[in-house]
Amino acid sequence: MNNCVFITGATSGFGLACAKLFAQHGWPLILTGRRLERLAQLADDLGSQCPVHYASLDVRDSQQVADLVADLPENFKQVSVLINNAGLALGTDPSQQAKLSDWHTMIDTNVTGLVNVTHALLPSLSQQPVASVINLASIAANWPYPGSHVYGASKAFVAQFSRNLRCDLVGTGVRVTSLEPGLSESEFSLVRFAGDQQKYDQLYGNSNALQPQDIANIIYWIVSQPAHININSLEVMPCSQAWNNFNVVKQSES
Ligand code: NDP
Ligand code: 8X3
Repeated sequence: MNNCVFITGATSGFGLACAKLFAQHGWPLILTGRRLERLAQLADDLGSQCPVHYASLDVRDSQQVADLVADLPENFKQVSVLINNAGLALGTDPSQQAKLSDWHTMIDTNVTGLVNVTHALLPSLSQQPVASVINLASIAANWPYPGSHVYGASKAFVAQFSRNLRCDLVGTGVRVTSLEPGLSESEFSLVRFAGDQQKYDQLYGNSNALQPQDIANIIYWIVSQPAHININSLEVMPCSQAWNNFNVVKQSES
């Protein structure tokens, strides 16, 4: 069996929507994430549409990542699509009030985790005549905003890492894309707001945010391009979102 899709963070949001969409098209799936019970349920739901292998994985643990890839069942060893999706933001407080542990978690997950998975799968990807790596960056990689600090910086790493990978992989069949979505409705903001449902509802209420299905459709489109086309980067926002004025703080008169 060839052409497996390896998805990190398949338990929710974009990763979950990708799993469902690629399953509809019959792609063999390797589904990973930390919440094993969700993966088991998903594998059960999708198993009639395509072959599914699932495993609990914390992308921050390089040994766990390497072992998982080395121990893939024989018929799931040929990975030709990697969706590097696992990631998170923690907090929206300004830097001077942010928790250092949150900064570390974001770097460990969004930077180190993505690098761990990429490194482990490049040998398999490079063997395929055509392969795709889709790295989930963010508009926060490109545009600063208050409270983005380490999150945005970690996504800027993802965007630049994607471009640098392209330089090394040119001439192989491996395409690399930095996908940079804006406001999207998923558990992402529940995680960011430490489970505060009210803040979540305020953010997404009447916002017409992007939906995970929208992102899955875009990822499927990128992967489906003819072999000679590489989508280097793709930034997407909902129509309801745009940039704002530069912030000017006036001195108080007195
Ligand atoms: P969700 O919170 O819905 O999904 C995040 C996924 O990442 C979950 O499946 C979670 O699985 C997984 N994950 C988190 N930490 C780890 C870890 N240490 N090891 C393995 N898996 C982990 O968010 P989205 O689907 O919205 O986000 C997916 C990606 O897209 C993220 O990288 C995010 O930064 C990015 N993004 C999101 C946007 C948005 O507005 N929603 C916009 C732009 C980019 P589990 O907890 O089971 O491990
Ligand atoms: C998530 C999008 O705008 O919350 O990456 O940073 S944003």
